[in-house]
Amino acid sequence: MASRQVLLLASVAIAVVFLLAPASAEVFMVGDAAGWTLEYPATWTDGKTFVVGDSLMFMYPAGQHDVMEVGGADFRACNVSASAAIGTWTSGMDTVTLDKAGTRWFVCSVGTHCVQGMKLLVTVVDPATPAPASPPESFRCC
Ligand SMILES: *[C@@H]1O[C@H](CO)[C@@H](O)[C@H](O)[C@H]1NC(C)=O
Ligand SMILES: [Cu+2]
Repeated sequence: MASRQVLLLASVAIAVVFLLAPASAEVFMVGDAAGWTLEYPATWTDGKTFVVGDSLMFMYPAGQHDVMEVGGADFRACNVSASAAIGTWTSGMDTVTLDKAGTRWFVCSVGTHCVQGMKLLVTVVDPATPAPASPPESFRCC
């Protein structure tokens, strides 16, 4: 009997430790095994949650591609001119930390790669400030 209670207490203690421990930052390999290439699928972000502190790892042959961070309008227009760049990475093994909540836009600035689909939009959420819950059905007006 006593040992069963000890076991129960122990599992509760372990559960509490796991709940209180900050979730470890995740590193996302952009494009998974294929990396950051012209075959980068627009669906790659589907089902993924990016949290403040996580990072993106862009892997590609240096010189063939790059990573350029731009604003939303330049992202939509695939404006890859140098003046549109908020940040640029060229090492071929680039880690970008998602250090704040909000949307960030990344493209490849080489040739027409952006137009061909080498573009990535990530929405970063801050778990400390969850999105406000939508009001119940009855409160929504016509
Ligand atoms: C590209 O972006 C820069 C900076 O946002 C802007 O000054 C420039 O006019 C844009 N070029 C085009 C063709 O949209
Ligand atoms: Cu490219």
